[in-house]
Amino acid sequence: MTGDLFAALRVPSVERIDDGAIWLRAFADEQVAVLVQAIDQVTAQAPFRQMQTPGGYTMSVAMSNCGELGWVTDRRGYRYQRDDPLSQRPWPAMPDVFVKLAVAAANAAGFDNFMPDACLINRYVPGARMSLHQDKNEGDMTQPIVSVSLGLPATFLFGGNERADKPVRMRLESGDVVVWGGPSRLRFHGVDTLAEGVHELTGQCRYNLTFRKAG
Ligand code: MD3
Ligand code: FE
Repeated sequence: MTGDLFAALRVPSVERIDDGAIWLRAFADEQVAVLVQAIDQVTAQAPFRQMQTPGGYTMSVAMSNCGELGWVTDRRGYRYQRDDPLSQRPWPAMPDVFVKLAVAAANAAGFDNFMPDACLINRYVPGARMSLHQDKNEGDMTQPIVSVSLGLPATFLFGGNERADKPVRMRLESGDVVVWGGPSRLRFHGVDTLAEGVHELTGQCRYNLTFRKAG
C-alpha cells in the first residue's frame, strides 16, 4: 500500500520565517506513516499523560518522550530527566527514523552538528492548545529545536522576544518540519486551540515531535 490514490501531492519547499527559523514544508511527507508507527511503539512503553504545571493547571496537551532525556512538568517545576516519572524507568530509545529525520532537517536548515538527546512528543485533540512560552530548559541554546507536525493541521503562533509581542500565525500541516535556531531560539511561541477534524493517518489528533539537545 503506497497511500491514498486521492491524497494531495505536496511539493517540498524551504522558507525562511526569520533569522534562524526555517520552514521545511512537506519535508517529512514520505515518512509520516512510519513516524506515527514509531510514536505508537514509544507510547506503548511510555504512555501519553497530561502533566501538571508548577501553578497547578493540567496541560490540555498530552505528552510523552523518547531519548536519553525527557521534558517533564509537575508542581516542582519544568525540567528534563532521564526517567519517566510514571514508570521510574528510562524513557524509550529514540527510534532511528526520528534521529535521521531530525538531523537531516537541521542540516537542510544550515545546522550541521545537531544531535538530539531528547524528543518530546505532544498529542493535541480538538480543544487542546499551548499558550505562549519560551523553551529555555535546554543546556545549549546554540543548538536548534527541530519540530515535526503530524496529523491534523494547527495554527502555530510565532511571537517575539517579549511575551507581549504580537505573534505571527502559521498553519502547520502534517509532514511540515520547522527548525528554530540562532536568533529565533528564544522567541515566544504557542499553538492555537486545535479545531475539530479527522485526519486519514491520525484520526482526531495532531502530534508534534520536538527534537532537542537538552543535556
Ligand atoms: C520556536 N510545541 O513542545 S513546535 C513545545 O506544536 C512546543 O507542539 C509546539 O512549543 C507544538 O515546546 C510548537 C514549534 C517550536 C518548538 C520550539 C521552539 C517552535 C519554537 C523554540 C523556539 C522558537
Ligand atoms: Fe515550545
